[in-house]
Amino acid sequence: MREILVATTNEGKVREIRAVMKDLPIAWTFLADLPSIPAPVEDADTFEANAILKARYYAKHFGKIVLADDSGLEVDALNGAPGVQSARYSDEGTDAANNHKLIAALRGIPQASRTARFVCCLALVEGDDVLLTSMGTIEGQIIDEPRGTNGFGYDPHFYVPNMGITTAEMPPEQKNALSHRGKALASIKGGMVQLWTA
Ligand code: ITT
Repeated sequence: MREILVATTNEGKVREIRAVMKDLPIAWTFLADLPSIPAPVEDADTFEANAILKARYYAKHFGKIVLADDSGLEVDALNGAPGVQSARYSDEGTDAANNHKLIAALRGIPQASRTARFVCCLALVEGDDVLLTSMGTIEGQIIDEPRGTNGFGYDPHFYVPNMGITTAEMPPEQKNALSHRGKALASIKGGMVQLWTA
């Protein structure tokens, strides 16, 4: 059976990727199953380039086919910030500190102008070769008061107007059906089936 290493240290991503990919005939390995190595410096300025950079780094080190995810939040009133810096937006880099900084940055901005989107780029890499990439987005608005306890990161502040709930209030299956990562995963899953069964 083909083996793929999912190269993320983010537990929230691991849960979502596992849930969507579980029915594929692939032996999934996660970084937590392997000896830990320093994380790569994610210094590219697009999500796609960072996903490829991350995947290549772990593919070379472990000699496995790697799936990597680079994702984040783009807030229109902040000119797209935190963007590719989403994980490291605050000095501490914790979810709580990142959310605190985000809400402070939006102080005084009316709700209608707090439009934002989550973006997810995935890259499947073997050695140096990029086998597949995919991207997904979900549109929403940033709200001051956190709502919900599911998900991770900025989810409690990411309100999806047409659902009337935040992504942290969505059950995991619903978030995976609608989210940036769910869409990117569905697309790359289709690509893998084509690549390996054609
Ligand atoms: P890896 O690089 O190990 O995968 P990371 O958390 O550092 O983990 P990123 O560099 O891609 O990953 O940063 C993504 C950040 O964007 C993440 O830490 C969250 O703060 C935010 N984010 C991404 N997807 C999210 C989601 O579905 N819900 C909430 N926040 C999300």
